[in-house]
Amino acid sequence: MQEIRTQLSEDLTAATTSQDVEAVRVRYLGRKGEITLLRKNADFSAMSAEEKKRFGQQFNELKRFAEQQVAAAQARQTGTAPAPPSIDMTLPGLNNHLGHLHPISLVQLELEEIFQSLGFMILDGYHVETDFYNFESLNIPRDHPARDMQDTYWLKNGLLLRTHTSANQVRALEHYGAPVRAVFPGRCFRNEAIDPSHENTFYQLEGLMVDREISVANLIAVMRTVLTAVFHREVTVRLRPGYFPFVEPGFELDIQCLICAGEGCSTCKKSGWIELLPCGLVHPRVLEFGQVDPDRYSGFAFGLGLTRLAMMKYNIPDIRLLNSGDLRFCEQFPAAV
Ligand code: FA5
Repeated sequence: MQEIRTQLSEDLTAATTSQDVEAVRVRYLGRKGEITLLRKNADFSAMSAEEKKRFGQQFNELKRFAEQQVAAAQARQTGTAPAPPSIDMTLPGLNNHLGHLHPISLVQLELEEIFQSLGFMILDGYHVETDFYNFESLNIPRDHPARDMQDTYWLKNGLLLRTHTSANQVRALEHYGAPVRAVFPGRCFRNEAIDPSHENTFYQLEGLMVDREISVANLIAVMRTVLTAVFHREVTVRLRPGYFPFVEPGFELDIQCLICAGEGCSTCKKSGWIELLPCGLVHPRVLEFGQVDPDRYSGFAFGLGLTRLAMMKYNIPDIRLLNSGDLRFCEQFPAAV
């Protein structure tokens, strides 16, 4: 039946006059036409009930198809129907290129998997945030100079585009309480002067772990485990003091340069270290804002620059390439979906 269907379509395509179409109709649907004979010659006595049913269905479908095709071809020849489009939109594409994930998504998914294996939840947050969750609950009151570090896009209704994924910290504490382990990957927005390492839209991955007796030792252990998994080799980390109102103590975490193994090269500007992420122990005020008792619980938090990590992992020299939508760039990361 499939062969008849294909042959019929070909014959109708080749038919250029209404006489041709009529000849095709007779060849397939006439009294001695191929389709008509198909039924007449069928040996129903040799078929099971199930086979008879299937034959009947397929035959009816074929006949209906043939009648419709012939009618359409006739209409075309007599000028009562438009010519079919020369492209058959129902055919599968010739090029089965499915595309692939963006380098930031690749790094994000890899990190999510690693954190999940350590018992962290993956949570989403809001791009449009309130002053409370983005600043106030993070111990950054209205008149605090720390607000100047993050040039903020304010909306007319008093909300803002979140400047960092830290805005999820108190939301998670309120919702889940303690103990809690979660990471929050996502987009952040700042009114930046754009240059090779600064965009106004970039990705961070925030981490939060709150439990009994969480210390800097836990922070270092988790960061080393994660970074070793990301870079597929043992990494050495160090902490330097850093200031963020929502952690105490606060740190900048550096990794020993993977290019020169700490000897000093142009990538690490001869220092042997690469600045990777800010982190620290969650400030007691933040725990209080999240309804968690700071006398019973402590925790650590970190804010990984996902965009910068992708740049380092894939050797991308200019951050602007990532949001450019330029296929010549995107197609260099062919990990399949
Ligand atoms: C913060 O945003 C803090 N919320 C991080 C934090 C979380 C500290 C938890 C302590 C505890 P900072 O502004 O430094 O910090 O940004 C963190 C990372 O985001 C930077 O290291 C950088 O990798 C990335 N980042 C910041 N601004 C930009 C930008 N304009 N373009 C690309 N990446 C950026």
